[in-house]
Amino acid sequence: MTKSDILEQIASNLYQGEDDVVATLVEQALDQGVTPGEILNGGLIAGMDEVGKDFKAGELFVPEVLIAARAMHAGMNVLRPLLAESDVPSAGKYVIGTVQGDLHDIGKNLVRMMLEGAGFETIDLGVDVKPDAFVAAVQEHQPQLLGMSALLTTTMPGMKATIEALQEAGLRDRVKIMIGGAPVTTAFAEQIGADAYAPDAATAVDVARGLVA
Ligand code: B1M
Repeated sequence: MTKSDILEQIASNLYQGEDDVVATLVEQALDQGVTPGEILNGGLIAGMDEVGKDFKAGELFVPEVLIAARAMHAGMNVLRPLLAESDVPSAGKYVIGTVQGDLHDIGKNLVRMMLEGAGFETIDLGVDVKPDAFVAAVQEHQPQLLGMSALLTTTMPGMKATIEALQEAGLRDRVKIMIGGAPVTTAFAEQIGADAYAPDAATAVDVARGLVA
């Protein structure tokens, strides 16, 4: 197979959620001398971009995206140690979590997986994340981006509290803040001083790319 054939195969098998095939193809590509960066960008990220586009267009649904994300992880498991050794730049560091009092994480995980698929290095703080824990993570990891998810109207104020805690810690200007979740809106993002709102996981990737550009 030529280099472009094998990259295309990786992207289309990722789209189909064929995790074992993706892992095997990534190994095969490496054996053929395709670089980890080429496999990441031309195979895995290219496939995940298609998934994102079709998800946004309503042609794919949450289960299909999760299955594609699993295939992306299978490919990343092969590539990760090699990428760490090579000079492939990360798209950016992204700390993400669901805010205090909120246990919903399906959407947040989808956003994280899509960001990983787009080449971001993600640090997932999980659910029920207190403002102080977001602040500590920004201090520790120095990300370019911080993402907060909320699914309950009662936990949305946790986003504002986190932004205020970052301000108090003198860290607000060091990080771009993106928020999302079913009850969240652009107006709410503006009201609490977040930098951006994303309505879905595919848009979150576009927004994240825009914020670090
Ligand atoms: Co809960 N729940 N739930 N729940 N739950 C909702 C959210 C609710 C709308 C159901 C309803 O009443 N119709 C309602 C909220 C009402 C409100 O506040 N307006 C509700 C409630 C009330 C509750 C409890 C209080 C119920 C109770 O105990 N009485 C309780 C609260 C627990 C807590 O958090 N403290 C509760 C519990 C649960 C379960 C544990 C059973 C379970 C969560 C399991 C889990 O996440 N691991 C659950 C579920 C599954 C839901 C529904 C059914 C589905 C949520 C979901 O996963 N959607 C939900 C009803 C519904 O939405 N139809 C509901 C799929 C997911 C892919 O979408 O999360 O919106 P979503 O994410 C999208 C976008 O929003 C966006 O991208 C994602 C992908 O496109 N997005 C971001 C999300 N985060 C983002 C971050 C970004 C950018 C985009 O940047 C950082």
